[in-house]
Formats: sequence, C-alpha cells, structure tokens
Amino acid sequence: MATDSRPPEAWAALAVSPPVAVVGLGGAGSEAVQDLVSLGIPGVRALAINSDAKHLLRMSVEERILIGTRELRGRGSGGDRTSVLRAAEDGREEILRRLAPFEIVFLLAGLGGGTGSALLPFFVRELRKTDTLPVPVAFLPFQVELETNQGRRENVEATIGELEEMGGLLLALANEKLRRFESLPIQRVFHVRNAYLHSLVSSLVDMVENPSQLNVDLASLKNHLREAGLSTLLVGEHHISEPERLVQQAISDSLLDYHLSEGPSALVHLDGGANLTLRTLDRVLRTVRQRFGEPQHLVFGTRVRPEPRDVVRLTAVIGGLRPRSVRDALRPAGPGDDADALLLAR
Ligand SMILES: Nc1nc2c(ncn2[C@@H]2O[C@H](COP(=O)(O)OP(=O)(O)OP(=O)(O)O)[C@@H](O)[C@H]2O)c(=O)[nH]1
Ligand SMILES: [Mg+2]
Repeated sequence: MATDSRPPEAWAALAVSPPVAVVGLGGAGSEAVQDLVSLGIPGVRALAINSDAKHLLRMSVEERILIGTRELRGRGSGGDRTSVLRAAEDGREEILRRLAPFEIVFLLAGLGGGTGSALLPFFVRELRKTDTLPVPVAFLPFQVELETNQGRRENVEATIGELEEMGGLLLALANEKLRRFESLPIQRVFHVRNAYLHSLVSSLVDMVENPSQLNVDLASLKNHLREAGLSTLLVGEHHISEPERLVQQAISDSLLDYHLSEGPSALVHLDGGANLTLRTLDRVLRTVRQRFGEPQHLVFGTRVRPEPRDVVRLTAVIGGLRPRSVRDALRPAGPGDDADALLLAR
C-alpha cells in the first residue's frame, strides 16, 4: 500500500471543496439557474447554454454559452431537437472541456422545447463517460401545454425515453404539481420549484464540504446518486419536536407523483442547530424507512450549526421510482391508475 508521508498540510490540496456546477439548458433551464444564483449558491459555478442569443444575453449567469450559431443563427430552435443535436455535436469538445473540472454537474432543462430537451440527454450521456457526475433535472411541462401542442409532447416523450433507456439518476419535477400555487404570479410559482432545487444543491455541497460528525464523503455520495434511477426530491422544514411530521409534510409537498419500485434508495440530509439530537435523526430516518419500504441504500448526512435552533430542515433524494411514473405525470390520473402500486405524494 502506498502511503502519503507528506505533512498534513500537503493533504489539504486533496480536500479542496468539491467543485459543483449548475448548468441551465435552453430557456427554462437557464432561467432556473439564474434564480438559483439569486437565492445564493456560494462555491457553485453557474452556466447557461442556449441556442437563443437574445435570451442568453438577458441572463446574468456568470458563464454563458451560445450553441448552433451556424445552423440556428442565435434564434433558438423553435422546438427542433434534431438541429440542436447537430449544434451540440459541434460544441461538444468545448463544453465538455469547461465542465471537466467539476465533480457534480446539475443539468437543468424544461422539457418540451427543442434546446433543453435535446441537450439534457446529450450531456448526460457525454458526462457519464467521464469522472463528472451529471445530475439531470427535468421540469415536466404543465398538462395544458401537452394537450395543446403535439410537438411539445413528442419532444418530452423522446427526451424521457432517451433518459430512461440510459438508466441512472434522473430527477423529475412536474410543473403540474405547482398548480397548488396557481394564484401566485407565474414567476413566483417557478421560484417555489427552484427553491426546492436550491435546497438540494446547498445540501449536497454542505454534505461534502462542511465535515460534521455524520459526514458523507464525495466518493460515496457520487456512487449513491449514480445508481439512484428515477428520483424525486423531498424538502421540508419543521419544528424539531415532530420529526415524523417533517417527513410526512415533505412527502405531501413533493413535486412528482410516483410509484415505488423494489429497493428504493434514499439520500437524507438534515440541517439543524446544536440541539439536534441523535434521537431526532433516528426518528427521521425511521419514518423515511417506513414510508419508502426499507430503502436498500440509505445515505445520510447532517449539518449542525453552532447555535441551537427550533427547526430542522430535511432534504432528501428518493431514488428507485418506477420509470413509468414519469409518463404518468404527463397525463391526468385516471381511475385505477394507482391500484397496483403504493402511491405517495398525492
Ligand atoms: N420560461 C420558463 N419556462 C419553463 C420553466 N419551467 C418549465 N418551463 C417550461 O419549459 C418548457 C421548455 O421551454 P423552453 O425552455 O423555452 O425551450 P428551449 O429548451 O429553450 O427550446 P427552444 O426554445 O425550442 O429551442 C416549456 O414547456 C415551458 O413551459 C421556467 O422556469 N421558465
Ligand atoms: Mg428557447
């Protein structure tokens, strides 16, 4: 076994903060990234990639990349995935070179248009060939968009089909689940969803960057997520006296209707104060295990702040959901849909 006999200061170089990037693909993805930046994501690099020059110019994201200037002339694709794919091939080397330094890259896209829908599976496939872990986040369009626009529906189905075929992690967030906020202005509604994502990005960075007593190292975190399959995100905050309610509430607020498959997986992160006890953690984990039928892989981490706090915040990625549930999210629930499966998050 080779050992490193250098003084500990020299090891510090190996423990530098994990570089995480959030990358918006197409219009909706870029807007989501911009919103994440506005919520504050210290230490996380933000990029926006689009085929629409006008839209990209409006973005205040630190790195912006225009693709397809030759074919699409900076005008967006108008829903044409095929020409976006050609453009992506042209820009592949340059974009991958820029993404190479990062350990974890969130790829955000609203499905239905041409740009985000084509680039999401493209870069997931490319990054999976490297050491960088891609975390694809797909925003599923509102039902009304799918009912009134056949082209959008076809783009969504093609993209989901490709991502499912590839397997591995896919985080799907359904816009339809945001209807419960329908009295809010539209941008505010998307902001609610982006706040969920913000919580996930911050928790992941936290887990590996702020070592605490219950810390998850970067390698195990990446391995866990790599295998998670179709996943949903749970986020919630509640008084520390009721850890069970914290989990229940996060489940009922989740942004995807889903069915559980055999052996789901769970990544659980708790953010609390100095008074966060092992008992509270235990009650949270026990509730997660009860609700998700004994996840086969459970990884957890905590962030304990120096001062006591009344509330504890939960962020969890529940993986191993049934692939067909993404398609279910694309049509209204009918009678008997849930009969064969445990359906949560309603
Ligand atoms: N503008 C916006 N649209 C969103 C958001 N979240 C989801 N969407 C939906 O995202 C889908 C894709 O739209 P765009 O992102 O504009 O499409 P695009 O990827 O830029 O593709 P093209 O413009 O066709 O090249 C649509 O169904 C939108 O309704 C959001 O935060 N902002
Ligand atoms: Mg666009």
